[in-house]
Amino acid sequence: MSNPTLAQQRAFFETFGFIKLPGLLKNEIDTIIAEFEAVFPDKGLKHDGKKRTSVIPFVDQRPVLSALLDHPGIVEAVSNLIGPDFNYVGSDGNYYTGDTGWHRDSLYRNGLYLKVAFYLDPVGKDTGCLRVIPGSHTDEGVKIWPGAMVPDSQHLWGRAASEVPYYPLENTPGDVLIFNHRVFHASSGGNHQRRMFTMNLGRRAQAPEEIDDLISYVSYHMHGHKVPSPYGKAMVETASPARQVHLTQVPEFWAAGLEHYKLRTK
Ligand SMILES: O=C(O)CCC(=O)C(=O)O
Repeated sequence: MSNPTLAQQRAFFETFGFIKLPGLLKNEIDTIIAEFEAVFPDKGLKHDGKKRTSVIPFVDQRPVLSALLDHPGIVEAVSNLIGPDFNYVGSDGNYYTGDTGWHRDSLYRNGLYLKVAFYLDPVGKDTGCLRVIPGSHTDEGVKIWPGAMVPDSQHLWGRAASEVPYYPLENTPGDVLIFNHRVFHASSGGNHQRRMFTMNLGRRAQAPEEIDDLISYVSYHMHGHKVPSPYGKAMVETASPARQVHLTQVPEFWAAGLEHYKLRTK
């Protein structure tokens, strides 16, 4: 992808389910890494390399990280894919340990959700970069390989998870990846302190079916993670009017999401 136009970027995303924005944050990546590192001790967490350490929500913990929601390059790319009034629907920050199995992040039919991912270490195809299966987000892809979690590649195709064909999103810190939640993704060969964080964003819900999906999203991905309020203090207190556009629908459907959560977990 050499200097694609916005229309080409959107067509690529719609066809394959992901885009990469090389070097978008290269000028600010040192500050971002320092901010990332500061969150974990603030939360009393120390990664021991034995299992994943994560903080949810993540960018909400620091004004500088919250401001990624205002970054002109990110706003332009995301607005191009899902409209300028997109919703911010949570984030996570992680030290990963080892491999991540094949999964989708969510599988809504009406709502359109994507993840913006920031890998903070150089990662290659066998050293923990994100592996994606192009096209697996489409309705056809979902029909061929259904389900959101832990698909059994051995049963389906007689192949181990590591032998499933994929496209490697190799990464230099400062690159930004965006992928549709419905795309199957995994990673393999990473070390025991692979640093990455993400922001989840969704198309503004308008039709009743999209609102149902948003309520379900808030139920599973926010109340399900015991997130205490729609957004963190830093995110809300530093929000410009432009950012506030992305922060309205989750509070609006927060209570409905909680009801949904209570019904499905009682
Ligand atoms: O980098 C990884 O190991 C996996 C990341 C991932 O699955 C995700 O953010 O949804």
